[in-house]
Amino acid sequence: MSTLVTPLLDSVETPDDLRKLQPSQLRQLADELRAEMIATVGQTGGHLGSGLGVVELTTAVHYVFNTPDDRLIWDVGHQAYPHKILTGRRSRMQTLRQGGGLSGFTKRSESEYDPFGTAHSSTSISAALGFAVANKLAGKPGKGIAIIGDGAMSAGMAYEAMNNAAAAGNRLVVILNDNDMSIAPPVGGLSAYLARLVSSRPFLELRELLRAISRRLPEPLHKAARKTDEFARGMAMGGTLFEELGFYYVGPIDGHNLDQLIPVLENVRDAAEGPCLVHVVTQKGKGYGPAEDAADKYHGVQKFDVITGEQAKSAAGPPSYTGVFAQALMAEAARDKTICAITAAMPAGTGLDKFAKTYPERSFDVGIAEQHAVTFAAGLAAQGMRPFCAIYSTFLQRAYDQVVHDVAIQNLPVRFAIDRAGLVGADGATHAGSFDVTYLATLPNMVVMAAADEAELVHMVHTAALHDSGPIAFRYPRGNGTGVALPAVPERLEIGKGRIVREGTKVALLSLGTRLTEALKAADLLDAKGLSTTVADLRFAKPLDEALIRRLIASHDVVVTIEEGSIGGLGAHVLTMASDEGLTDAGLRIRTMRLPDVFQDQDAPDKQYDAAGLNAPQIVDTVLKALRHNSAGVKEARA
Ligand SMILES: Cc1ncc(C[n+]2csc(CCOP(=O)(O)OP(=O)(O)O)c2C)c(N)n1
Repeated sequence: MSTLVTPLLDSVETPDDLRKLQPSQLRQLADELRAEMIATVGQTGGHLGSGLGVVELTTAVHYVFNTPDDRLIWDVGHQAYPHKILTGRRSRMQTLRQGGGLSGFTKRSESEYDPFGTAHSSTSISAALGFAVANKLAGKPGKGIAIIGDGAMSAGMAYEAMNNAAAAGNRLVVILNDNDMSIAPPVGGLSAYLARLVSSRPFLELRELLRAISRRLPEPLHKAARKTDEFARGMAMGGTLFEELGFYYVGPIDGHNLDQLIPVLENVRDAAEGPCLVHVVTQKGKGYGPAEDAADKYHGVQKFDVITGEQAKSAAGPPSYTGVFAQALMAEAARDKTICAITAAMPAGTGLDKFAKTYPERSFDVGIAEQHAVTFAAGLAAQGMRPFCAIYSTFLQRAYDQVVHDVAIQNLPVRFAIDRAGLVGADGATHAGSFDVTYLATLPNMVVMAAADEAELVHMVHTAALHDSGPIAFRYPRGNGTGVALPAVPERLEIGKGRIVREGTKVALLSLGTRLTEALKAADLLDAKGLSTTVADLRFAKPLDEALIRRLIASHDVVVTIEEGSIGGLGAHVLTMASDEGLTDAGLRIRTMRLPDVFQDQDAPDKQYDAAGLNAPQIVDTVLKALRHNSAGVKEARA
C-alpha cells in the first residue's frame, strides 16, 4: 500500500476535503482511489468488482451532495469500499471483514457517513425515503440518496418503496447503478427492460441531458435555461417504468465519465420538484483487467496478487457442504423428474449453477426475490412438483410470511435447503444463519433437520426428496465438511428419529448440527475426567425424538443441548417437552448451549464460536458447572 503514489487521495480524509478540489482534479483522484481499492482488497479479500464499478460514482456523489447531512445509502453495501476510503476510514481498510475491524458493509456504528446499515439487498430506497420524509417534516434540507444496483432492483421491496416515493418530493434521489450484473448475470423481465432502455437511448450529449434536466430546476434557473436553448426533442425522459411510478427519470448516463456525472448530479441536486431517478451505466470490475475479464467480475475474492490477479487458493480439503448438497440433489433429480430447484440470485453460492447445467429446464433463478421464490415453490408443489428452495438461512428470513402462509398452513411439500446455517465468519451479523431453527420449528406441519456432517446432508437431501406429506427443511453450514466418507447409497431417515453416536452413562450431550464434532471432543475430555458421556445427534429439531430424549434424561445425571442457533431452537423445544412431561420436577440438571443473545460481528468462524461459547472446552465447563450445582445452590440463588 505504501508503494502507491496517491498525492490527491492523501489530501482527502473526508468528503469536505474532496469538495475543496477542482472538478478537473477528480479524474486523478478517482484513479488513485481505484488503485487504493485494488491494493487493499488484494490484501484483505472481500468484495471487489462492485466497488471498482462505482469509483467515479462515489467520487461524484460525495463531491456534489452534502454528505453526511444528505443521507447516502448504498444498497447491499458491498460496493461501499471506495466510500469507506473517502469517509475517514482509509487507514483501517486493512482490517476489513476481520475481527475487530471494519465491516464489509455499511454500518451505522462505524461512521456518520453510514446513516443506515445494509447487507441484505433492496432496502435502500425505503430507508432513503424515510430519511427524506423525516427531514421534510422537520423542515431540514437534507436529502435521502439511495444507490441501488440493477440486481437489487429485481426485488419487490424496491418497487414498494418507489410506489410511495412521491411523499418525499425532491428530497429523494435514487441512483440506479446498472452494471448488467447481479452476482451472476441478472435475470428476468426487469433486466431485459433495463438493457432495452440502455440500448434504445445511447448516452446523450451533456448539452441535451442538461436541457432535459433544466425543466426540473427552480423557476428562475429554468427560465434562464429556456432562454439559451429550446428544449430538445428526444430528451432523456418520458415513458419509462420509473416515470410511471412518479420519478423524474434521467439517463442513461455513463457512470465512469465524471464530466457527465458531476453536472447531471448537480442538476438533480437542485431539482425543484419530485423524486429523481438517475440511471447510471457502469462496468463491474472497471479498471482492473482480471476483474473485467472474469465471468463473475470478481464479485467476491480471496486475497490476490495485484499484478496477476491470481487469488489465494484455499487449502485442499473435504468437499464443501454446498457442493455435497448440489451433487446429492442432482442424484435425486436423475431418478425423479418432478424434482426442481430454485435459487434467489445465488446460483453459485447455493451450488445450483451445477444443477442448472444438467437440468436447465428444472432450475429457476428468480433474481433477488426470496419471497417470490418461496411462494413460487409452493405453487409448484401444489401442482405435483417436488421443489427444493435453496436459500441461505439469513435471506430466508425475508420470506417468513411466505413460509408460514403459503407453505406451512397449506402443508405443501416444499423442501427448504438452508445453506450458511450458523455463524458465517467475515460477513458478520447480517449474514449469520442464527434464527432458522427458531423461526421454522415453531411452525405446525414443518419438519426441521440439521446435518451434523456431509454424509448426513446426503441422507437429508434424500429424505426431503421422498417427503411428500408436508414442508421439510434441512440446514447446513458454510465451508468444508468434516471429511467423512459420503454414502454410496443415501439413506431415508425416519422422520423425528435421532441417533446415538457414542454411548455413556453419566453425561448426555444432545447435539443438533455440526457442533457434533465439538460435542465428541468434549466427550473425550469428560471421559478423561471419569465422566462417561453419551453423545446423541438429534438430527431433527422438529419433530423431536421424544423417546430418545426421555430415555437419556432418565439415565444420565446431566443433559446438555448444543446447537448453532439462537434461543428458541432445540434447547427450548427439549426444555419445553421435559417440563411439560414433569421430567424436570425431580431436580434434573439440564442445560442449553446456543448462540448468545447478541449480534456477533465478523471474525474467523472458530473465534466466533469461541466467543459464542460453543466449542469443546466450553461444553466441558457447562457440564462441570452443572454437576457442581447442587439443589441447595439453586435455592440460594432464588432467595
Ligand atoms: C436479500 C438478499 N438476497 C441475496 C443477497 C446476496 N447478494 C449480495 S450482492 C448481490 C447482487 C447484487 O447485484 P447488484 O444490486 O446489481 O449489485 P452489483 O454487485 O452488481 O454492484 C446478491 C444477490 C443479498 N445481499 N440480499
